[in-house]
Amino acid sequence: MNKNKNTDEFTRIGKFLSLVLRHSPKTIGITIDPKGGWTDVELLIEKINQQGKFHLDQKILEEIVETNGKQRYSFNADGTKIRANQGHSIPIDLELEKQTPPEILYHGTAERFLSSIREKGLLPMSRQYVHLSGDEETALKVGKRHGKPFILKVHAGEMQREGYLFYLSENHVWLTKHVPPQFLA
Ligand code: HQG
Repeated sequence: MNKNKNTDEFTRIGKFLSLVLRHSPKTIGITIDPKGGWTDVELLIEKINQQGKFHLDQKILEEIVETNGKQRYSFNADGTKIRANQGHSIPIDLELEKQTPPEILYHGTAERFLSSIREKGLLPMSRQYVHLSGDEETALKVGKRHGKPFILKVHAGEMQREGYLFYLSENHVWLTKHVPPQFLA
């Protein structure tokens, strides 16, 4: 397999992993441990292969996890379990410790959502958390996924001092439950 083919296949498998590990484990007939969000690696490989769309083995999975641009997935310490680092829509307790965010975080969205965001603030919508980033560049990329991008500044430091909780995923995405409109600029 040449390099490009490999990369395309890895991207496709990666997308499928996101679907299974974040949103719909039932697609391949597995469950995800609600505490930590972990899934057994051997079982995951077996079930994905059973589906017949992809051929996966331990080595390929390790390579996908390692080379994924956003470091979306990680293994547990002994490599027997895997999880998505963020982005879940199913109720998963990632068991993250609360963290002190930088004074300003960014959220990339689309212009068409702005009036609703100004009214209700940032909501997790279909996910468990609102996703924020430490840099504008990442926020711009996220916003572009939804249309004409717009970057919002979030006064995270102020929020935290008022008691709002922030978490940092293993792949450096900041997570919080809700950003009320008064903390947005
Ligand atoms: C918007 C990707 C109307 C919100 C990215 C966003 C990220 C509202 C959309 C991660 C709203 C939800 C998450 C309100 C928020 N009214 N619209 N009150 N509050 N919204 O995809 O943050 O590539 O669920 O602005 O990189 O775009 O999958 O969230 O536009 O880290 O690994 O509702 O997903 O990572 O969209 O993206 P999403 P997101 P991956």
